[in-house]
Amino acid sequence: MNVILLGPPGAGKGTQAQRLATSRNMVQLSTGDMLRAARTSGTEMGKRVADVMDKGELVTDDIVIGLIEEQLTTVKADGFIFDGFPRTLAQADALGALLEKSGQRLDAVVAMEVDDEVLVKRILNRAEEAKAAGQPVRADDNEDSLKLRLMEYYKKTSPLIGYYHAKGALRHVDAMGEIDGIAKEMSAIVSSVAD
Ligand code: B4P
Repeated sequence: MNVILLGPPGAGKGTQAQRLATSRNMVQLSTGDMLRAARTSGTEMGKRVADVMDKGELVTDDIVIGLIEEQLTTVKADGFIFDGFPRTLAQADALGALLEKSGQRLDAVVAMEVDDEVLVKRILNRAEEAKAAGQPVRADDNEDSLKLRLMEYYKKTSPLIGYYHAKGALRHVDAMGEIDGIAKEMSAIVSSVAD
């Protein structure tokens, strides 16, 4: 079972992917987490992507496709939840080819829908909460980077909605409400494609 979570920054892809992974025994593949881990451990690639991420731009396709390819060839799992990947048409084509090569298919793409004002509130709230708890604030969780992240989403990622709709894989979820309610809806979608 392979499921993609698609949505703007702050839509809750990471939040819901984590829940689904736990309840469904699937593996969450978050390119955002992989890139942040590369930065923290100070790899050459991590150093190269740091500025791009802090500004709120997308990292180049070859880097993120390489990260996903490595996971798909090394991790054994009943299913994957792609969290934040693909984010461009080139990434979507690459994922299709990688799944086909390994004899797997894509079961569902869940488009998480949230209004821009709510996205901004959530992200700035995450920054405030981290600050209050004395934890590090994500370098891209500020108003300037967020503007660019949203622009990148509408320009480069939102065309994937039409791309996957044409393939008959697209499902929509209203992701404006409470985390638990959204999790139930997502779980129902995964159950419906598993049958
Ligand atoms: P990501 O790590 O994917 O970050 P995101 O899109 O901002 O987060 P997400 O939607 O997962 O929101 P979350 O659950 O955290 O990407 C970061 C950067 O990495 C990108 O800008 C880019 O530079 C790079 N990158 C990653 N993948 C890439 C790719 N494929 N190609 C190129 N570049 C790539 O939720 C946000 C906040 O909202 C949290 O505080 C959460 O608690 C809260 N929240 C979630 N759901 C909620 C709800 N229902 N109600 C209230 N609050 C909620």
